[in-house]
Amino acid sequence: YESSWADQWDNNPDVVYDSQNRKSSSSSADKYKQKVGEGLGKTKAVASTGDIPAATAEDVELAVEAARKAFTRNKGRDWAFTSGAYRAKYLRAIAAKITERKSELAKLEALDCGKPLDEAAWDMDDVAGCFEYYADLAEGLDAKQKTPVSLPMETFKSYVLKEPIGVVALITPWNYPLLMATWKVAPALAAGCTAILKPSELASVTCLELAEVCKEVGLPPGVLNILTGLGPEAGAPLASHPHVDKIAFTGSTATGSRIMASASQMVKPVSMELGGKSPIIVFEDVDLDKTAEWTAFGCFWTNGQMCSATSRLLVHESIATEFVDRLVKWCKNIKISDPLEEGCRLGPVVSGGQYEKILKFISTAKSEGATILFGGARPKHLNKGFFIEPTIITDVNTSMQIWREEVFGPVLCVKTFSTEDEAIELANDTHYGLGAAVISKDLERCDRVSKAFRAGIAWINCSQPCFCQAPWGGLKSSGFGRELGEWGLENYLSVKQVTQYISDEPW
Ligand code: TXE
Repeated sequence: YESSWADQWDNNPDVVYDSQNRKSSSSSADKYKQKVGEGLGKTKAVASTGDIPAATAEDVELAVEAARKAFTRNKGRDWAFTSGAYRAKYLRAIAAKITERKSELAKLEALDCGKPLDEAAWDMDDVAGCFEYYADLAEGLDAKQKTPVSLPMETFKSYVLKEPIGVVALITPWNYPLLMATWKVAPALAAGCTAILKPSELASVTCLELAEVCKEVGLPPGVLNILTGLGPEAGAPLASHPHVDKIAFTGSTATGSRIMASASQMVKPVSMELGGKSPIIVFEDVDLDKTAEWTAFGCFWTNGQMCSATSRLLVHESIATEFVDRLVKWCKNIKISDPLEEGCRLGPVVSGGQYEKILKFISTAKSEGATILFGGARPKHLNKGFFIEPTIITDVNTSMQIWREEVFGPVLCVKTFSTEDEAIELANDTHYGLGAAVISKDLERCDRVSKAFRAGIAWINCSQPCFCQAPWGGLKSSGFGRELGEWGLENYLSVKQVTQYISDEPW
């Protein structure tokens, strides 16, 4: 796999992490070198930052077998038949450990994927919060067992059981490595499923740490199995394994569609959280400074590598020039640096491949006639590394690649509109449908526009806030199924009807 961003960074510390000595080190993030797991796979290409195991189909077999055993063949200690309250204890213990190790994990996350340290620290809070939240929902499940169904015949009675769906494969990306894993692991375990997590090969380290945390809290063996490795070698055999009962995937639309094709052969349920090209509509009545901040945040947060990034700005023509000036001012002031440096707001993108891909998008936009109003390259004060300035592109038309395709980098493209109808039409003119934002002081208008958006998430007077209580997911090529909230738990539950004949009379 590609070497991490840190390889390219001048001040790259010789980070060495030794999982065996983790406890004796005050900050394991300073010493990054992951030991290859015993008996696990073969080690692939080595980045200067260390090695992680690259699992093969053989490892997938072992992991699925372990998960199956823990699910229902565990000599009466089957995870599937534990109470929600029992499972909640483990989820709360995991949350507590994550909180205890927050700064160390945040540092590892920043080193691994390049996101600013502050953002990584917020992610860790969200990770702990998500485990806590699903602990509550696991407890709530106990009261929901045997929900009666009213039938039109008195000779029968019927009730519904909510049961864990089985062994689940969780395949996750690199932009929020531990948080995206948590969005799947926490509800899956809360529901009583056992799981195999396959994090992205570009950022697996904090997920390996999650394995350590689970060991520390005594999670029964086989309940959560974490396999690092490449997509085709580890992800594909996992997704097509006949003993996996469900696949939950977050990543690119192309890989999602490949996984769906193999799942369809076995009629296996999948949930898909894929790419996006989300719009943000800015009307003429807004506070320009505050809106510039939301717009910048909505596109440049996590170095622009968010599936929900509002990367298409639709601004009312009467304020366009002034608003874009404010955005440029904002971009000039942003601190771009080593993500571990204090005050960093934009770090390097995750990998050389991603860096080249983003620059290619920018050069294609230029060749198609767009104007790079700001940014478009590595900032001048950094002569090395996968850093890209926040980039603002104008003179865009709707047939251009930069308007239609997901860049997954700090690149905002801008178009003007004159009427509300035109803004809605432009916003919905995409094959994606994950998020969409509207900013205006007229709340009735915001209400109308949010209803008109063809997207799974609509933001009013903000962009990107995410709460584990509220559903998350998209329409169209952005996928289907919802994560988070109660919807996230339902992903891992199946419904069984139990109907009993209660009359003494013969049928
Ligand atoms: O994604 P992949 P990549 C988008 C973004 C980015 C592009 C490519 O535009 O530039 O995708 O990123 C595993 N069977 N998003 O290549 O391939 C892989 O190992 C089973 C949007 O990293 O989708 C990783 O664990 N699994 C996205 C996961 O799939 C396979 C976040 C995601 O990798 C597999 C990330 C296979 N055949 C990228 N091939 C979002 N929606 O947030 C790969 N994988």
